[in-house]
This record gives sequence, C-alpha cells and structure tokens, in this order.
Amino acid sequence: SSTDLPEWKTHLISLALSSNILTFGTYTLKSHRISPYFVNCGLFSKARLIRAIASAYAQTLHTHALTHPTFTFDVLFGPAYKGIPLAATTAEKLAGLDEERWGEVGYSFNRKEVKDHGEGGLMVGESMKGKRVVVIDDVMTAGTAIREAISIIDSQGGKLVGIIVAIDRQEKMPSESEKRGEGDDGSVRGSTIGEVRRETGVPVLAVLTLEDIVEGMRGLGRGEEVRRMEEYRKVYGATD
Ligand code: OMP
Repeated sequence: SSTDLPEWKTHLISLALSSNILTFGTYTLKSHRISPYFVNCGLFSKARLIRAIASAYAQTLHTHALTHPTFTFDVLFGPAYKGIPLAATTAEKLAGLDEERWGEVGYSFNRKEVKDHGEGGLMVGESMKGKRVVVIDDVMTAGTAIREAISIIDSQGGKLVGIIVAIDRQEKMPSESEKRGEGDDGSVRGSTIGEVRRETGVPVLAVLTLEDIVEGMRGLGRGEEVRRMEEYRKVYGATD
C-alpha cells in the first residue's frame, strides 16, 4: 500500500468517511476556529460502526496496558452525552479482549440535569470514589470538554489515571484572544494534548490523530482534502 498506516487505521478512516463521520467543508469549532474537516462521533450510530470504534478504543487501551504494566484502572467514565455509549460499548469490548484482566472494569457517566428523586445525584453507573478512572471522550481540540470531565472526577473523589479520545486533532492551545472570540494572536503555544498531559501527569491516548487522518486520506488519493488539512495544520497545528 502507499501508506505506512496500520491496516486497522486505514479501515477505520474509510469507515468514518463512508458513514459521514469524517466530513470536509467549512466548520466553526467550539474553540471558534474555522476547520476544513469535522469528526462527528455521534454518527457511530449503527451496530457495525459502534462495534468498530468501541473495538478500536478497547484495543488502544489494552495495548497501552501491555506496554505500560502499571497502567490499570477501575472505571471508564464517559461524559454525557456522547461519552455514554462509548464507555458502555468499550467496557464490553475490553471484557471480550481479556476477561481476566478487564472483566471487573466498571463504567459510569454523569447526568446533565441533576435528579432530585429516586436514587438522585449527578452520576449513573459505577462509583468513582477512591477508584482509578479513565476518561473516554470523542474529540479533543482545545481541551475544554476534557477539563470539564476531569473536574467531575475530582468532585466524585475519583483518581484520574488516563484519558482516551477517538480523535486528537493535534491543535495548539487557544490564545487568550481566541477565547474572547477575537481570533488567534499568533503567539507560540504548546499542543492541547501536551498541556493536558503536563497538567494531569496521566497518559492521553488517541485512537487516531490528525496525522493519521492526513496519511489515510493521502493513501486514498484524496489530494484536495490533504491540502486543506495541511493548510489548517500550518495555522493551528501543534505536536508535543
Ligand atoms: P474541545 O472541548 O475544544 O477540546 O473540543 C472538543 C469537542 O468539540 C468535542 O467533544 C465535540 O463536541 C466538538 N468537536 C467535534 O465533535 N469534532 C470536531 O472535529 C471538532 C470539534 C470541536 O468543536 O473542536
């Protein structure tokens, strides 16, 4: 093949393209950046698609655990709403990979509206209190969503030990002027993933990075999309 990407990554990118999970156009991101591509993980909404992404998350966690023997966790936390099916289906896939190792892993998610009757509370599923917790989320751009998830874990008395996302867009942290919606000030800043790693001291894993997507699209002969992603990467891209 014309790319060095592992076969499973090429396959996942093709699947994302054919199901419109990965699309090209002009998109305004949460960070106010204008992007030529967008990944909508809410569209892993067919049996074969959720199976594919859950398997990829589980395999990425399992491989990291094999190469880092101290990496263990008790609870997968999937922030509402999009993290909810991801946590549940990935937990199921982990048990399928190695039931002995992962069979007791729990999953949990928060409510967006706090319930004041019945069992009440903010959380559903396995308790995080005193537990080793991994956050599972969809896409990381500026890290806002991940920071919210981390503060929920703190408030529940959990111990954050890792973060996994489907897509690391490999962007730099937004500047103060971007946060005010006034555009980039051109300052040199580190990557979101690097900053989150430094702040938390835990591994931040990604099933796919922007680099993988660019490589995959190149392998598929999609030159125009590759060119637009490279342009975007010149402005907002960062590595560690
Ligand atoms: P940050 O919170 O800036 O890291 O952006 C991540 C969130 O933005 C995700 O949880 C999504 O809600 C959304 N998003 C996507 O879903 N796909 C993308 O390709 C880009 C974004 C985004 O707005 O940056």
